[in-house]
Amino acid sequence: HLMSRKTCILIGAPVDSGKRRTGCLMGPDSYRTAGLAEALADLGHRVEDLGNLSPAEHAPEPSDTHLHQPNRTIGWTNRLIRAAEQAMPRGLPIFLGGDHALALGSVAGVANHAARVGRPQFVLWLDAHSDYHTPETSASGNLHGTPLGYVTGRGGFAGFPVIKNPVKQRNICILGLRSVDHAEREALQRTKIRFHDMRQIDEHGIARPLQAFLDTWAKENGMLHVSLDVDFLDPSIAPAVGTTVPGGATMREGHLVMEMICDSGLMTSLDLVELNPFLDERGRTAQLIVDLAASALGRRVFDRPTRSFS
Ligand code: 5AB
Ligand code: MN
Ligand code: MN
Ligand code: MN
Repeated sequence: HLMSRKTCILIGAPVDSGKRRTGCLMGPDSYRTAGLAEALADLGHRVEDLGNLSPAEHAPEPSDTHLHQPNRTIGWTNRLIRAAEQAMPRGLPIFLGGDHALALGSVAGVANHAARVGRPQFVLWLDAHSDYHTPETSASGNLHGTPLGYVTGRGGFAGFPVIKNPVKQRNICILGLRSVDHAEREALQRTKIRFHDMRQIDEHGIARPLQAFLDTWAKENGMLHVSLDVDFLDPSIAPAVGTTVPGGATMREGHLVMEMICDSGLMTSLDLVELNPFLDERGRTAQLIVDLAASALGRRVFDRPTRSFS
């Protein structure tokens, strides 16, 4: 098939501190139950499962803050930076969330690795939300709304590990937006981050902005981290998420993104986040995310894209 054989390193990250509604801690085992390792092995990849991590030691939670469980999230961030740095030289880490607060650590860690090997880090963010808050701008106090703020080096993350290798704004592309808070919107519009809301995707298709992004990254020999938030997808096909927003990506848009990522050949790490199995219907959301991961890693109807149309 189209993709070279990889060592996929499954890293269970049952992070549940990034928001108040719990259940994402069951995510990693739900992906395992839906057959993630088997699906990747069927595609010819080597698969290693590191089991589930736990957060690094951290202080008790403060009471004088609007933030929800900041110290536990700091513990997770420290743990996941280390896990990402250790996995990257050996293979392609797949972070099994867990809520999106896990990406504070996964992305910071892979960016440290990219800097070490002298390649630029690119990030594709598939999400209904822009997750560009700082702890100060977040009205909810839920840190799963902050990972892009953190990894780009925005201020206000007191107590979190210092970002050594901020991801360049122009190396980030967000697809699927349909719920952006006022403070994020104001800040985002002043950045070089490429962001595409659902209206643009309706109008131009999802392939065009994605291909433009993949082209720059390929030209610059970048590393590519893909962060897939379940709420990128429409809730009618992916109900198992606490923050559903109607009007999301269709099943085919989801697969197309993953297939194009695979064709470009260079995805180097992946987050599967925000699955809340407590809200799922007979495992269908977990299954869909497993199928999307398989598309990103080479599953195809045919080996070659198509014959000519004529
Ligand atoms: B997710 C909201 N912007 O800050 C906030 O699911 C939602 O990781 C954040 O994208 C959603 O609480 C975070 C209203
Ligand atoms: Mn704890
Ligand atoms: Mn989201
Ligand atoms: Mn998110």
